[in-house]
Amino acid sequence: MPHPAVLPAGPRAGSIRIVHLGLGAFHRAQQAVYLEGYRQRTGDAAWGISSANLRTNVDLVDGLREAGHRYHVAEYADRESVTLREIGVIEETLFTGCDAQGRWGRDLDALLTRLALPETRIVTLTVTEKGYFLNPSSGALLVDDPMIAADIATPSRPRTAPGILVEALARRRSQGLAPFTVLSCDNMPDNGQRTRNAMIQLAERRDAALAAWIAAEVACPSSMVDRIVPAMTDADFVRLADLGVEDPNAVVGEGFAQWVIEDHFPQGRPAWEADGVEMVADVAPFETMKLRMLNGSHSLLAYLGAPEGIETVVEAVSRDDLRTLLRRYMLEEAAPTLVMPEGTDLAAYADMLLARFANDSLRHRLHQIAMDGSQKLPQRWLLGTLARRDIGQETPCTALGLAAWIRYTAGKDRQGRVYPVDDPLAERFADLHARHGQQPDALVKAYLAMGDVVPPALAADGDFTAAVLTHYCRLSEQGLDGTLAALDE
Ligand code: NAI
Ligand code: CS2
Repeated sequence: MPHPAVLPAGPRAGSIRIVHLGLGAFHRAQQAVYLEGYRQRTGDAAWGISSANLRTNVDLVDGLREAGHRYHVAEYADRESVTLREIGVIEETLFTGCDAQGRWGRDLDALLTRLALPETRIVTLTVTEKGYFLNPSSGALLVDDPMIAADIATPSRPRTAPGILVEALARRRSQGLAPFTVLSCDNMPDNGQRTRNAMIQLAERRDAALAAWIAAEVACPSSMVDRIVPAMTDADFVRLADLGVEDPNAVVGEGFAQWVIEDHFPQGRPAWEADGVEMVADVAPFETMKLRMLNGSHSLLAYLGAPEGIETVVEAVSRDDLRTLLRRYMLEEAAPTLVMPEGTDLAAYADMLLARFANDSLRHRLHQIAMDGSQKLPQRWLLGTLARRDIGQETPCTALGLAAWIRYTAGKDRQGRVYPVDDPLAERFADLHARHGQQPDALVKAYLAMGDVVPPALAADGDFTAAVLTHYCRLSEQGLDGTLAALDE
């Protein structure tokens, strides 16, 4: 393959108006790429980004500093066509997490100072679903979580994203500054409203007037973000080296990208729309569509495939039976729950998703997607399932998915190989499997009784519970092939 032209980074420096929390793969390959496009097109360097990690990835923070905050993004439409970009819009990187010696907050003062500067207009977030510290089902702030408890006890030295936002907003308020706009870019429904709720609930613990000010003054538009950006593998770095790029901070993603944002930015924003960002009045239909169709399909593949030793999304969708299952899930269980603007073609969307999943330039590991199921499943499957069950419809694919999730969280695949279950509720899962592992009936009921994950009305649905149990037993006894073959029995 010929080496692609590297699209160079745009003009350097300029003032930083955006602060990002959660400098991971996605931020580097999506938000920063859109902003780079804006900068290249307009020459407007005023919307630079300061990007912080609050918990992990200190190496990336320091690596980017060493590299002068320039890195590469390789976008693979397919194996043959790659677009390589050099990105320069992240102008500062900070780390406020815990170091190897157990000390918190290395760059916390710098981050809080940055957040309280008049020129900071927007704060964006990709801190994963669990980074909001909300009960996944009810949306209530987890006030007993040790990290949130620490932020309540010592609000001026915050460790969590909600804690940092509230402290920064308190500083702005006391200085008479307008608040920044908060834009969540995590895969959650109503992600703006949820971020707002997290901030208000936390602020109420320290100062009712501050909470009221946040409620009245802080804009939290919702957004739908989409681009498949798997965690980097050694093979990705080798491929980049073949393209002439030796960059430890580089990231690889698919060619496709979509960003739909509610247009509510009282402090201003870049004119993103000229670079393909869709600015809309109501993002909810797009967000629900993407969560239920794309992410719901991903989770189905992850929990069914990983315990069978299937490693990646592309490997999973190369199987006819799994492709058929995904199409059925999307068209018969997810699409009917969506209320879309006129003209939206959900069958075409499903076809496009299947084509994207089949992109064999990406090594998107099923175990990565399987992470944090307790935080993801309500919006991906359970709310839609509840809506279907409320009108008496069958939901065999999601019942199967839940059975597969329960099985996945046992932490052992069909060959007896042990793998880590990465989830804030992992200890609870291990306890349930230890107690009920030999009694599938009790195990399934105990999982469905987790009211912070599963809506109680679904747990109370006897037919649905029975379906989950049937699939769970089949998966244990017959494995994936037999279970899929027997889906309608
Ligand atoms: P990543 O693993 O590269 O980065 C995760 C980021 O979240 C890191 O910056 C990490 O420090 C931070 N984080 C994790 N737990 C945290 C916590 N409890 N508090 C504060 N920060 C925390 O993951 P990636 O790919 O950047 O994805 C991050 C999020 O972006 C996803 O969870 C999802 O909500 C969203 N997203 C990702 C897409 C992707 O394809 N990678 C696509 C669409 C959305
Ligand atoms: C995936 C998503 O990790 C996961 O759970 O479903 O990150 C997915 O790749 C993105 O949302 C695609 O936009």
